[in-house]
Amino acid sequence: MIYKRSSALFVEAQKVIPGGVNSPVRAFKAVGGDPIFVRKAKGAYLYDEDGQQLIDYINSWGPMILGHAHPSVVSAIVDKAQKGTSFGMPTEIETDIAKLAISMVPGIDKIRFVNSGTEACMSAVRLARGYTKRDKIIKFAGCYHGHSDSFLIQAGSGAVTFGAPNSPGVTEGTAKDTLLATYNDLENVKDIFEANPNEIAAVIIEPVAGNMGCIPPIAGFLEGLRKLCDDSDTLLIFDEVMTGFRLAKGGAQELKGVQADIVTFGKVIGGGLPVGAFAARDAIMNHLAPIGPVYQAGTLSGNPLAMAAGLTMLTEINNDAQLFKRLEEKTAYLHEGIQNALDKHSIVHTINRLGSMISVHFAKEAVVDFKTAAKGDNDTFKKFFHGLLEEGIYIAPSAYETWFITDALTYDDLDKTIIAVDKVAKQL
Ligand code: KE4
Repeated sequence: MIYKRSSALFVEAQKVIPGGVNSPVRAFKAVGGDPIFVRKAKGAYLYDEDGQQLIDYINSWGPMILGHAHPSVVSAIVDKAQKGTSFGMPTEIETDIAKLAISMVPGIDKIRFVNSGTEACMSAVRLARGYTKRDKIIKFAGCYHGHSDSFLIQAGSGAVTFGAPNSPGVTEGTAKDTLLATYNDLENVKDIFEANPNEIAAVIIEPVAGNMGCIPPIAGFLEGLRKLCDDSDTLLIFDEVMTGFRLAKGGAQELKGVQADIVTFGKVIGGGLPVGAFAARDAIMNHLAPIGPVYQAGTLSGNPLAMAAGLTMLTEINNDAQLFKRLEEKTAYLHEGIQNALDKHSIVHTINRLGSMISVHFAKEAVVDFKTAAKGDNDTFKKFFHGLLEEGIYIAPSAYETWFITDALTYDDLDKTIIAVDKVAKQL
């Protein structure tokens, strides 16, 4: 593979954008080398600025679950753009996508649209604090809920990739209200509740973690959190920015049969345009301005163009009864192929998978939380990443991320990927 033009563009970008990127995880800091610049994408394939085709396992970190430049999504955006892109006034399409999302997701009566997953999670925490009149929240080490101050305490994703879990700029005052728990450790959460009686506004969690690699909840964990929250009048917030509309129509709530009090969304719900959202039952959502005291706002929230992309995406998903079965089968096929290839070359590894989320960890023991995820061998991961890239396979440039399977992937693409893994494993 050659990266002449990507590297030249990276030099230019770094002159005017910090690190040459608008989001740190894109900068390849965790794997080394220059990031690849994309010229265009279609279906399961990226075409980089050196004219090379790559099979894409990031899919914009989740949104492109049906593949890049999906025809109906593109035409919905084009049609809408010709009627004006933003008014700062209510439009009918916002009601349409709200009704559809509410019909797909269990236990929500109302939804508010924002512009990113960060904004959705930040607003959900403010709403929970306003509703309960309490200050403290519990988050889990390795979970990432966006870059709002309250969350940059042992966050996952890019924040942990840099090994600087607590970001400068987050004040002591803010940090003291964020209590840190261990994922999949119910006893630890119970201890935190006991140490902070009646002080905890919310527990926020990725119901299936995706920002320390993919880490599913162990049996009973989510149910246990639900009970702890009920017993303390604490709200349970499911951050489904990654899992929403990806693990099932109704996301992790449907798949795991556990009902959160507030659910946040991003990625898929925007169909590739900037959309986040948070939703809950009436009793909670009616606390939001303009009908309630909790303030939250946004110039481009509910933007008609983004709503057109999101509504088309959700409609496609809602109407395709076989989508999640196909995604599950393709991911299982890939899982088995990768496992066999790595085993054949005696590469110590463990693979975590749930639905269309999968991650490869070069670790001996099971990866069930941030600590065990951090035991993965990063040097091996770097070689794995670049080896696959050389074979035209683009996976997340960090061991703390998840691969996102898109329905546009064919079994031929999966076979090519498995063959590439075999070739790379031989060199590891
Ligand atoms: P955004 O603000 O990046 O739209 O969403 C933040 C967020 C919230 N919750 C979860 C579970 C998330 O995974 C994310 C964002 N995910 C990362 C990738 N793991 C976004 C990639 C990036 O930071 O560029």
